Amino acid sequence: MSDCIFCMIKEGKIPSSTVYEDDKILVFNDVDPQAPVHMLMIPKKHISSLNETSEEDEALLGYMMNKVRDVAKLAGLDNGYRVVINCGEDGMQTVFHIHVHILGKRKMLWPPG
Ligand code: DGP
Repeated sequence: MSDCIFCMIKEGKIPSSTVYEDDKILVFNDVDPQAPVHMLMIPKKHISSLNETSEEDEALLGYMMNKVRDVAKLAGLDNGYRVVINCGEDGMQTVFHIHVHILGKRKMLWPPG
C-alpha cells in the first residue's frame, strides 16, 4: 500500500528503529512511546485491521502472537508486559496497517483508558 506509513517503514522509506525483523514481520520502536519500552509488531503483508483478516491470515496471526514472547525477551521485559491491538474508531486505531503494541518496563493500569 503506497500511502501506508507502516508499509513505508517496512520498505525503509521512513526511518524507524528496528528491534526485530524476519521474512514475515517487522518490530520497531513506537515514535510516541507510552511506556519505557513500547514496540510495534507489524506483518509485512498489508492487512488494515483486525476487521480485515481472513482465514488465509490465521497462520501469520498465530506466528505474530508466538513471536511476541521472543521479542519481549529481546527487549528485556522479564517482569511482564502488555500486548494491545487497537481496532477501528472506538478502539482508537490511528494507523490502518494491523500492529501489535508491546509495552513494558512499567506497571500497567487496568482498566485501560
Ligand atoms: P494505533 O493507535 O494503535 O493505530 O497506534 C499507532 C501507533 O503508531 C502510535 O502509537 C504511534 C505510532 N506511529 C505512528 N506513526 C509512526 C511512525 O512514523 N514511526 C513510528 N515508529 N511509529 C509511528
